[in-house]
Amino acid sequence: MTDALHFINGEYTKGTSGRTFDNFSPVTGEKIGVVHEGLKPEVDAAVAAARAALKGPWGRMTMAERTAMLYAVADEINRRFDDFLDAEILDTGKPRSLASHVDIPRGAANFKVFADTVKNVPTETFHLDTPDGAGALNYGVRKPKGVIAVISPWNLPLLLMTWKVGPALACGNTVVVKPSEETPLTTALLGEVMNTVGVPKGVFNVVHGFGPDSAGAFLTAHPDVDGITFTGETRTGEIIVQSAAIGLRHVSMECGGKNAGIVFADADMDKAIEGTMRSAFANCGQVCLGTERVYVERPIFDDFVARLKAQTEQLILGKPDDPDTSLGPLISKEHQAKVLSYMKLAVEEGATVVTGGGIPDMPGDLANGAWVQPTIWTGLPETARVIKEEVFGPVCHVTPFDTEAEVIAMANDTNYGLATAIWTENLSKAHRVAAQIDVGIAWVNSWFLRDLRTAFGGTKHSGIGREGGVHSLEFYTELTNICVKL
Ligand code: NAD
Ligand code: 6OD
Repeated sequence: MTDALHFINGEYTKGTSGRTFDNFSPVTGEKIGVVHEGLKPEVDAAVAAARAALKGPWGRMTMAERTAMLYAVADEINRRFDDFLDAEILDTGKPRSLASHVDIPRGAANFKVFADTVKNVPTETFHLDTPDGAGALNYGVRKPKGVIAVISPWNLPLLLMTWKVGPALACGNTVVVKPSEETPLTTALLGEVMNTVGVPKGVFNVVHGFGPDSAGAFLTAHPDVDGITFTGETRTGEIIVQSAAIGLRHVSMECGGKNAGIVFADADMDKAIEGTMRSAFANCGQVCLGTERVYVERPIFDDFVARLKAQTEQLILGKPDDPDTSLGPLISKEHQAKVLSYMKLAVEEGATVVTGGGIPDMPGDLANGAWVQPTIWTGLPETARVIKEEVFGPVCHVTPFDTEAEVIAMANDTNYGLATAIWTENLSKAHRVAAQIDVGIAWVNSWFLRDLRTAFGGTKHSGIGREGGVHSLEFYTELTNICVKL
């Protein structure tokens, strides 16, 4: 059994609420531990610790000392790589091969990259002419924003939490993290790392719990929180933005997606199939950037669907530690029920099920896990709910198109605006189309290729703001302009 405790002011604690909830394995459905639920007293204690730490040794550190400490955090995560890997796999059930290549290395890298960013990104300087001819010099100074609330999701728990905590700490802030109730373990474990490398008490705090009437809502409503950075569903983001409006607290919102893949007839077919397989099914389809709508130019449509189906039917669902496993389960039985409801809806809306569409037969102790079959549909009208709403599972619908203008219109006909993946060997077309899709990130002949110096975020219902590189500094610091009359 692995229990999750809060981490407040450098100490692990059960808190005072006396409330716990069970953590279940998505692989087998069995209980793997309990999670201590934080309510207002735990959140108050964590925010007070974070506030106090701003004035302690952390606040007095030089940038060189602070960034060296973040390098040490990354090195310690890597030294304890297997502990983080085991914890992430226990919570999520994702294949070890995936978590060891994506989740844990990125969890560590997020600290180093943003330590480098704060050291290397300059602020602006302007010389202003004045009537007396002497002029004035303006220059910007960045200061930490203060106490940052980090609300994170379950799909890439360590990666997406450190994507916020890394830059927040690099900029000199302190944080209170509320990880997803589904995946508390790697966030809790990070407390040990912070203590090992000597990060001062109160700089990194963790309170577990749910959203409404629980740690999430108490944290985002807390008046002593200066900024809220959130990753999760759009409707949760809407609630948090309302909470942040009181006291005009700053928000960074990374929310849902309904991303289009666009495959032109001149694409390298092998690359387009391989990329679409990853973008539709990696992490069992639980990636916000994943492709749930695939548009394929009509001359290659039948061939593309046949090849995608053949490869999908080669995917192996299985235990995280089995080296042959390509796909794990969904995060929970609750999420399984949601994905299955979309599989039913797709049929009701008139879809042709090319492959999948239900629960697979899983042997032995896997029978009670949150498994679903990777699924491909065709034949739905663009107005179908399955084409409009985010499913967040291993599913995609494939639609034929005839012209560039038509596919751009279809790709943009969504409330979301997170990502797209365009497959073509025609360079001009690639640039032309990429610039016309209303998204935060447009990949050409790739997917989830990340350069952490670049802007990341979404348009429309996919979010507010951008993080990554200098954009993270924009959110995690306050910029003061100093104007010196010469
Ligand atoms: P979710 O919105 O259900 O939960 C996210 C976090 O918010 C959890 O920690 C949850 O406890 C907390 N929360 C819920 N209600 C709250 C409230 N009222 N107040 C404060 N906190 C609250 O999302 P999820 O199911 O964990 O994650 C899946 C969703 O996240 C998908 O929609 C996916 O697209 C999105 N996502 C987006 C990105 C991105 O970068 N844009 C990345 C990953 C996931
Ligand atoms: O790679 C990242 O930095 C990032 N934020 C990825 C988001 C993935 C969504 O599930």
